[in-house]
Parts: sequence; C-alpha cells; structure tokens
Amino acid sequence: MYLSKDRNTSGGRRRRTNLALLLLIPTAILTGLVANTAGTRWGIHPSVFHGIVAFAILILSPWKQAIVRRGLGKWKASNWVSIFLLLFVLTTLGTGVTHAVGYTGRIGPLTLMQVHIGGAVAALVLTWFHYRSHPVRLIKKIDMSRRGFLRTATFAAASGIVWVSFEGTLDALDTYGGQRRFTGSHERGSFNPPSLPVTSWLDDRVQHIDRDDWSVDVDGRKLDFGDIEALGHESFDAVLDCTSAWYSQQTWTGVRLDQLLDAGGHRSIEVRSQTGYARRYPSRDIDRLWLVTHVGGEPLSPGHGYPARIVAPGRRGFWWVKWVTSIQASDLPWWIQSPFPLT
Ligand SMILES: Nc1nc2c(c(=O)[nH]1)N[C@H]1C(S)=C(S)[C@@H](COP(=O)(O)O)O[C@H]1N2
Ligand SMILES: [Mo]
Repeated sequence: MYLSKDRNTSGGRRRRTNLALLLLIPTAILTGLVANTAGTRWGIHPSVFHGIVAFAILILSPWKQAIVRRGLGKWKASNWVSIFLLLFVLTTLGTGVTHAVGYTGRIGPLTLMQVHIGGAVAALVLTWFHYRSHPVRLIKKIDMSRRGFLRTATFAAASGIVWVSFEGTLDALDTYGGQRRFTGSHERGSFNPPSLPVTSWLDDRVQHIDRDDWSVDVDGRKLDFGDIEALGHESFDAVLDCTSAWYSQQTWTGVRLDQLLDAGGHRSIEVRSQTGYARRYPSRDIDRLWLVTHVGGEPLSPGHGYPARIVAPGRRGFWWVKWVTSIQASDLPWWIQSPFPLT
C-alpha cells in the first residue's frame, strides 16, 4: 500500500485506515489458517505473522474509532452490519489475546479457539457486506513514492515491535502463555501419556479394537499385531501439535514405515483408519513416518489409536492417523486429497 497520493488530510487518513483494515482482516484470517495447519519445519513459523497482523489491527483502532464517531448520524439499516462486525472483530481479537496469555478454558460448550475461529469467519463475511455499503477506493494511483513506502514500513515495524513486546512480556512474567510453542500451542501433559488429550478432528469416535481381531493391510499383505511387533521397533521423542492449539511431547515406540513397505517408484503412501479417516503422504517422507504401538513405554490406549497409529514428527496432529488398518503405496501425488480430513 503506497498511499502517499493521499495527502495528510483527514480524508486521506481515513481512507488509509479503512483500506488498511480492509486488507488486514482477510490477511489475519489467511495467516491464522496457515499458522494453524502448517507443519513445524519452517524457518519462521507463520504464527509470527498472524500475531503481527493482529496487533496491526489493534494499532489502527483509535483511528477507526474517530472514523466511526464521525460517521454516526442518522440511523441506517447497514449500521447493524457495522455493529456486528465490530462485535466479531473484538471477540476474535479478545479470544486471540486471551489464548496467547495462557487461558485454555471454555466459553460455554466451545473452546476459546473455536470461538476465535468462528468469530473470525463471521467477521470476514461481515467485512464484505460492510465494504459493499461503505466502499473505499481500492487503489488511488499506485504510487511508489518514498513517503508512502516509509509510512507503510513504519506501520509494519510498529506492529512488529508491539508484537515482540507483547511476547517478551509474557515470557518475562513467566506466564503460561510465555511457554507457548512457536506455533502458538500450549503445552499439555508432556511425557505423561494419561494427560495427553484425546482429540478427534471432527466426528470420529474412539475405536475399541481387540488386538487379536486387528490387522493392517500393507500393500496387500495382512500383518497382525504379532507381525508388527516382530519388526524392528525404535523409541523416539516427538511432539504432537494439534490445530486446536495444544502440543504434547511423548516418547513413542514403533516401526518406521520404510521397514514396512517399499514405496520406491510410487508417489505417495495412503494411510487409512478403521473409521475411514485417511491421509496421503509424499513417499519421500517414508523415513519420517512411524506406525506406533506404544507411548511412554505402555501400549496405546484406545483413545490414542490402539493398536497402532501414525506418528508424523513435524506434521500437525491431523496427520497422525489413529486406529490404522491400511497402508498403501500409490501412484497418485500426495496432494490429491482434501486439504483437511472430512471425518
Ligand atoms: N482416525 C482418526 N485419527 C485421528 C483423528 C481423528 O479424528 N480420527 N484426529 C487427529 C487429530 S486432529 C489429532 S490432534 C490427533 C490427536 O491424537 P490424540 O487423540 O492421541 O491426542 O489424532 C489425529 N488422528
Ligand atoms: Mo488436532
């Protein structure tokens, strides 16, 4: 946004503020979505940008308040859209900051994160309607002048500084929020499997599987529990980081997938659960994926995927398929699948 053609009149200032908010709200949602689903093998985690964008919106609020006050006149029906938009933006910012500080409780039946995401989606929809009734010229002569660039850069830097100060304060005060992982997730029950939350992506139910009835189909071969146990098991520590914003580090014991099948010449590996829940991984990841039978030295509990589940270090929790019954090498590329599980 190089907006220097808007001279420093109050009109120019108002337009800049409105335009910045119009861009920042979708950006906040996009960075949130990416931060919440991206793996953890990035240089800078996208959650950093999500935090900075949130503070950019907060910084603009005094200017926006002045605009709103000025616009208050005769009552219009479109004011309802504006009021609800304001409520949803405040809800989203409030739950975001509260979560960052360290609160992980619920609001009624919903987790804070669910309210945060729901509020954000509602705000995005209302931003569109608000824009329709209060248009702002999107581009006013694209202008690469130094002044416009400096203004944008200063604003971005200010947002970054506020974000760094906020995170630094959480750290310094030794709050629960200060111990958040770089993905934004809170620690839960590390190295204590009984405290590991049992989580479903959507509506999957915990499966109670009898180990003697269970087998896994690996590329057409049926392997039972004894066959799996006879393969070389290894123990290692890995972090389960769920999109609902908690993480837990555990010691897992299992078989690396390259011990189970040869994906050479194939493009992907598809893993299915007894429930139908499935994920497809690129076959080059075969030595980073594990079929795990134990956590903390004990067999998995039904809630955590007994008899066997996937552990996928560096990938978010929804890739860690539980109650695995099928592992197939496939010639489809890994990205031929719904970006998120559907059950
Ligand atoms: N079959 C199946 N596997 C699943 C899920 C699911 O709903 N069904 N949820 C995933 C999600 S979102 C997470 S965070 C982890 C949670 O694992 P846990 O319940 O052992 O903590 O399992 C993953 N594996
Ligand atoms: Mo999850």
